Amino acid sequence: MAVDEISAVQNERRWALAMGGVAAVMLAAIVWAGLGLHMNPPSNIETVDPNTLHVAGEFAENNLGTHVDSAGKITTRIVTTQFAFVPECVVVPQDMQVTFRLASPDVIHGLIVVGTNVNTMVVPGFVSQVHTVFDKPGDLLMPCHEFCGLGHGQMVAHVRVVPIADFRPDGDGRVTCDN
Ligand SMILES: [Cu+2]
Repeated sequence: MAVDEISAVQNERRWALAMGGVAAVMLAAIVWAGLGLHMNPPSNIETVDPNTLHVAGEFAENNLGTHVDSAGKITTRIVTTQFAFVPECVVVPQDMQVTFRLASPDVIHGLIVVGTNVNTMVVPGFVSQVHTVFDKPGDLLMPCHEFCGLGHGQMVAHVRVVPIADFRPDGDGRVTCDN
């Protein structure tokens, strides 16, 4: 091989190594975010009819918000719609597993609970589900992060994280921002 060819091969090898290193760092970052930080793409596939979800069933208005079932499982149900979250404020207890279940009757919305790992899109026709534990009390902002129309900028809700002692379900197991 001519000298030029040899240095070209060495160059190729060096770049291949560098690119392999970049790919390894990206893979390590994904594994670390998934296993260490619990940041995973939502994998729950469950369908719901966007035309009727508000009429009856799980996402009817009187079933929204936070509910504790007889087994103690805490579920917060929210409908994301142009241009509001229903309800606009939900209460959750600190240091306990909470399951968010969300559905949209109109267009794609998304939400993030600021400072937590709660971050999902809400696609009409599907139920979005997120499990999380809030580790400190406070009033957290939950804006829509998927441009959904002209009112998108006003679409924001609050997640009120309260110490367990202040988390008092009523007789039906419901907890709202009003009580
Ligand atoms: Cu929106």
